[in-house]
Amino acid sequence: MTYPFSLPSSPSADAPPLLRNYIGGEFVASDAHFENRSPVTGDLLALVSEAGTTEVNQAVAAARAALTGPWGQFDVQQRAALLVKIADGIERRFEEFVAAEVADTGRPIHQARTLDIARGVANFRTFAQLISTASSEIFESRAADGSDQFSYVVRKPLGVVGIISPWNLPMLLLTWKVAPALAMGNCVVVKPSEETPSSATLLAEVMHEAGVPRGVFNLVHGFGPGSAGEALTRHKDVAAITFTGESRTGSAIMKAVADDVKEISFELGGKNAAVVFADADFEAAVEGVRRSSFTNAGQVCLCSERVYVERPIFERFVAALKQKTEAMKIGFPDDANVDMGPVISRGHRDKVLSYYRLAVDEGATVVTGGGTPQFGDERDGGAYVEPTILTGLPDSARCVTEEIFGPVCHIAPFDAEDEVVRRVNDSAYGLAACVWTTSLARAHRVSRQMHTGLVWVNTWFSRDLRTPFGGTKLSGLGREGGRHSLDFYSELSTICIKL
Ligand code: NAD
Ligand code: 6OD
Repeated sequence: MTYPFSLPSSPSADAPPLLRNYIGGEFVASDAHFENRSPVTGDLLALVSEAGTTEVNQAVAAARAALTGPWGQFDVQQRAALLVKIADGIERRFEEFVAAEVADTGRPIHQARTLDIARGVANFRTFAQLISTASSEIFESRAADGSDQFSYVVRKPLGVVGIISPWNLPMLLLTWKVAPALAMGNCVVVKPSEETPSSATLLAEVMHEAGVPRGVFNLVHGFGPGSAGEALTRHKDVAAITFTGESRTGSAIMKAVADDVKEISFELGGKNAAVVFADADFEAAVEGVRRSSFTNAGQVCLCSERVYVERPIFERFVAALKQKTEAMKIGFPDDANVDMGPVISRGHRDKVLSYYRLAVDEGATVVTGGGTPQFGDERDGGAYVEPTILTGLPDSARCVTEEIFGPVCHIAPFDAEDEVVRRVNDSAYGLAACVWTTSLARAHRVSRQMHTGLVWVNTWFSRDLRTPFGGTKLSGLGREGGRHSLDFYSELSTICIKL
């Protein structure tokens, strides 16, 4: 597999490209580098400059300086116009972004087009529109001395915002935070996952082309502990950290920012449930659960790894989902008919496979899957696993309580509404749930009782970007989306005027 785009730093046509950091408006290499490998074949795609404390310090200093430069004078309309220019820039290089995302992740190319990169564009357009129409709060009141006063709220940027993102939806999740952070006038230092450095590097090129002032957007590549991630979270001049990733990483970051009491926003892991009632549209529910369990090889934080099906339709549901799952085409991401690519890396594949083995040890019935597909070609060097359906485990089994983050679901029967609500809520996580039913009253009643930040009824991962997004319990802290993002990425300041 060849690398999909040629960056200016490639020393020669046959050498691997070097993906560099972007600091203060310049692409800069560092002394250390790491490898970026294809999850499809295991081949080397690129070398990536690893930022350490020195580069992170430079990036934060550049961001800090930019806050008081021309960027600090941009009004709302100028910032909105710049976000639209960035969205246009991504659209102009749309297929390069698609190729970069597919190369790093191995996801089906149609998914990269319709979900990942399309959402990258939408994130910038949405927040451009939101700031253009945002209003402020104003309160009229009477002071103790009888004079009239009015109080109003202004929004100021937080300052330098550190953005740390995961590998599962690289462009979507990074831009979901970059767009509102810039919209509110902040400067950012972003650290994408070490597994997926490419679309973020292209984004830096687009920022450059769009004329984003130097230092407003900075990119540092690297790992978490002892590398760019930790250096960013511990930097004194970083006002806020917004993070998407594993719950235990969120916990480590929380400790790292505690001394400086930085603002934080966390979107973390999940062990999401789908509940299928006997009155559901059966075909829609089976296809919906197939999508919610296996999209992106199960590597969406919102994926359903626990499925509860009302007993009268349990056997029929398991058989129908098995049939649909076995019909899925697993293969090369650039095949237009492919349904599922590899997981992100061989390391992650081994983790997922260890859960498949654990499920058997815990007494599961493997309805389908449970291993790795064999292709007899270069894909055998990649990170493929079979989509897997399990039944027969108790709710307390590790495979039913721990996030696996692969293409796997466990299906269990239930008998009563209050019973299934209790079982769904009996989880350390609280990100999302799906309810499949044709009863409007039940849909509302059950959804209202879910201890999750999101509930979808008769659908999954359908998003209105103005709504709050986030999780409860181990699944996160705070909400982003719409005005909730505008609130997080700004410091609210109240001014009271005596009239
Ligand atoms: P991860 O926590 O391992 O890594 C995420 C990012 O954090 C990476 O950029 C990594 O380099 C960095 N990092 C790791 N340790 C760090 C540290 N100590 N300090 C600073 N940075 C550090 O997560 P991942 O494996 O990349 O992503 C998968 C996880 O993300 C899953 O648990 C998934 O559920 C979760 N996720 C949640 C949401 C959500 O919206 N709730 C969305 C996507 C993914
Ligand atoms: O749609 C979003 O805005 C969002 N943050 C999705 C997260 C998906 C998790 O993998």
